[in-house]
Amino acid sequence: MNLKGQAFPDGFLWGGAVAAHQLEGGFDQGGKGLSTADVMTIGANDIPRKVTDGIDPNEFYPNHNAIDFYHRYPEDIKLFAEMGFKAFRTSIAWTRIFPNGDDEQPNESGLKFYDDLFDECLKYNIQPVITLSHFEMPYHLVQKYGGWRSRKVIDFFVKFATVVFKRYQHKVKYWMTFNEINNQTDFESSHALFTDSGILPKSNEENEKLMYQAAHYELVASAMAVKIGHEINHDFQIGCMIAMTPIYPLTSKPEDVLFAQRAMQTRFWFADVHANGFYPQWLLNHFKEQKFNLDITETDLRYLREGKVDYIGFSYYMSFTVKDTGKLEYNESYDRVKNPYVKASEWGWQVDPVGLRYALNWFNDRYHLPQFIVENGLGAIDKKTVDNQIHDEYRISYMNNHIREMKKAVLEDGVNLIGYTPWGCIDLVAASTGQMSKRYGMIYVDENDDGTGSLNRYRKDSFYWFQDVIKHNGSEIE
Ligand code: P53
Repeated sequence: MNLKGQAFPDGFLWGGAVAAHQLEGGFDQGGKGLSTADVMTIGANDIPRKVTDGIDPNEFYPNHNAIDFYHRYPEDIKLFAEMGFKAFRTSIAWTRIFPNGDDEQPNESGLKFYDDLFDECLKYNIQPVITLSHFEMPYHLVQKYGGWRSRKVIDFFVKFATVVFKRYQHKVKYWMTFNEINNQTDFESSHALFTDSGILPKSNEENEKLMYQAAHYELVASAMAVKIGHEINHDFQIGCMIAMTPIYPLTSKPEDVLFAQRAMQTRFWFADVHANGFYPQWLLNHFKEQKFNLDITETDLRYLREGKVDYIGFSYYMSFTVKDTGKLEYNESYDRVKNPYVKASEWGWQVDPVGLRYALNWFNDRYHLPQFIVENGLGAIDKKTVDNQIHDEYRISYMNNHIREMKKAVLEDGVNLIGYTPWGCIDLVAASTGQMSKRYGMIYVDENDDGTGSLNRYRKDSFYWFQDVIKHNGSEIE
């Protein structure tokens, strides 16, 4: 098929994506409470961020002020409008609405902030696309209940979801419950359990079991929220959010292929529960074999069946590769190998545009649901010239290659794709490292890793390039 000259379907949601804690700043303003993101220090490529017990005045916390979107959002949204955005994905900071998480009443000034923010988007016909929980939760819930290890947190989350669904029902149509809920598959890594679930494992605890229990509570909370959301407004589209990293076998050796299949099952069963409304049998067998004795009730299972998601939201950055390890259990922290056919980014992420087409088809075959690419992009070091230009042709090339594969999936393979919101459309604090220097944006923010800088915004070359892509509804991509 000749791709050039063919546009994406009418109404395709071109836009950009961010998360509250990575750009807002204002961490203690408007009555906001402390979140898990507020107790994470800065790290670097090979230096993990520290999680401190409350705030240590001797540490630097990059999310506290981030890029000050809290005060500058009118200027930033104006730039998004100039680029032609139809959608803007952000999250609601739970702690702006319920500063402690278990408060009786929501915080009005937090609610007001998002009213104003969404109005500002709607002024330019930009649809807000909202994640309820994006890598943060009230720190008080971590201290008092141990985060998502506690069933009680389901009620707090559902209350939060209900309040914001009601409040913004005429402003927001597209929602997602938990950001990259499946990142905790890598439960041995330093922060996956903390960022996804607010859990700091104790030394004698079994991380795998903790992960499955927390994920179960989150899936139940998500299903309850989906059900309530639909009751509040029938038009709501409520999706899940999955970190999609296809996992390939290193060779065609049957054992490699079987192991890659199990790795995919292990990383994506979360989407099975969200979309199908029940657990896959292989996983129930695994729980039994491991004697996990998880707290899963009949009522929970009923909620899962009644709260299936409307669409698959997912992020796509890279693919993984595995080879036979002699056992069938996939351990994400140890079992990945290098793919000889793809190159990695400066942060070691294996860049693979073709994998995006594969992923879109894989999800389509498995769930037959609409899909929404809610993150994609290249974290890179940008240089600003003396005359304030940023020539980020590597980012343009990354995006162009991914959009091309996305276009094939939509136009040739018939995948039902709602939209594409590349990550960090404006430079922001990286989730894994806390760095500003790992930049994704099409808008440059003059800020260094230590928080210094003018915070001025500059259009990168990719800004003009993406503006053109949107203007022609993708028809120029070939
Ligand atoms: P940063 C790991 C693997 C794939 C996506 O990541 C991930 C992560 C966790 O870092 O996170 C998503 O900023 C996430 C965003 C995050 C973005 O990808 O570490 O949803 O919050 O910023 C990019 O380079």
